[in-house]
Amino acid sequence: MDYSNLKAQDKEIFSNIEKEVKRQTEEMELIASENYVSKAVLEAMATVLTNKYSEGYPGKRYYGGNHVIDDVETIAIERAKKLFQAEHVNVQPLSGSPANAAVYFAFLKPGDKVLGLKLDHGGHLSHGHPVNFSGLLYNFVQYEVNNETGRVDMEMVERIAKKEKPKMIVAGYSAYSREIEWQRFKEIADKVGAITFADIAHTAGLIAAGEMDNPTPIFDVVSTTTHKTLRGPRGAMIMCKEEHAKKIDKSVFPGMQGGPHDHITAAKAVAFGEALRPEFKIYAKQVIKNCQILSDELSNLGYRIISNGTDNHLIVVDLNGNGFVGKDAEQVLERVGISISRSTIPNDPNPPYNPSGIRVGTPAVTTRGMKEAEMEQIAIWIDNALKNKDDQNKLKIIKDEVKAMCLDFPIPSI
Ligand code: DSN
Repeated sequence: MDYSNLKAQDKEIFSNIEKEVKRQTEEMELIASENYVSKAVLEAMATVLTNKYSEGYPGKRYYGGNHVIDDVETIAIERAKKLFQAEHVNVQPLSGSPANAAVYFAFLKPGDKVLGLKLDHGGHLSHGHPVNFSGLLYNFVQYEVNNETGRVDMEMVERIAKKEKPKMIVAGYSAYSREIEWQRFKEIADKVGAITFADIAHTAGLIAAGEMDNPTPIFDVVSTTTHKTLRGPRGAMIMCKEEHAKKIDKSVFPGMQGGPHDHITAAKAVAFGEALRPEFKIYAKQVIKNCQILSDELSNLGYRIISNGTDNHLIVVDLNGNGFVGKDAEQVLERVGISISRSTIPNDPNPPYNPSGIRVGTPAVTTRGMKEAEMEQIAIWIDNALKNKDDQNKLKIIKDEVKAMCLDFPIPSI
């Protein structure tokens, strides 16, 4: 990118951007929800489309001068429909939680009952946590993963659904490494007359590539962020059956939001275009392969992986048996240039701010081109760093090695 104007005008911000470019270039990104966008996506975000107001939808705006924006938004919608076999798509949601808020707002009244996965079992804050708007406004009841298998307990889902008769059932998670039984959820929901809502923010790219099962043809409504595995700009979208289209659109605007971020809509369209290409399928396949190698290697090194493995881009590692808690592990790994996020484990005895586990993901390192051999090495570094947390010399050696590998695999957009 050409930053010459920014550099000349605002040295304070420019120097921080330069520092972040250096950090991203030299350090290893294993946060499961992060990725690197392409140059084309970055360029689309940095355009004059940000200057426009376009409340409304293509062909029906509340401001003049929107014929170009109409075309951009329509392209984004059509590409998303093709990617996910969606009947209707709204590409305006600003991010994941606002998208979920719009979904609830479309189908529920405050106080209505909703069934979602517990946060410490892999769910998301916006799936009914008591401190979040979702838990404050709606009456969430929650299902869990099975203690033995670490997989969603579908018997429990059915039992609770029959007892509680929720108006909506939510599936799709933030810290869950297995395929989701979308069809089974739908069958349970149909038995109790519930709306089915899938939040595929984490796995959207893998689903778009055909590497994981797609709930869009089955569920009433599906939300996703457009960053993460889908490798687009920060933002979100909602997909639904045609019969719910009006409800969803009304809920996003004027229900929840004002003007859409048109430069981001353009970048979403570019990212969807990339995801439709055959290379993206190869990328998604490698993301999963890399994660499975990382999981196997960490398991061989004595770490307990929740559900004993992964079908997607992430693993949750229980550090209880290794004498660590998540926050400390996160901090030690940051000292060697490896970013991961602390994570709760199912039935976590520790609080969310300092939970028992870490969540590790492969979307970003795979975008850099790393493969199986690099995953084996990363597992060794994680283990060595944790075991030598107080040995500054050893940590420094690992940091230098991590940096050397990162420099061998440049980020495509930098
Ligand atoms: N913050 C995202 C994640 O890390 O999963 C979800 O909101």
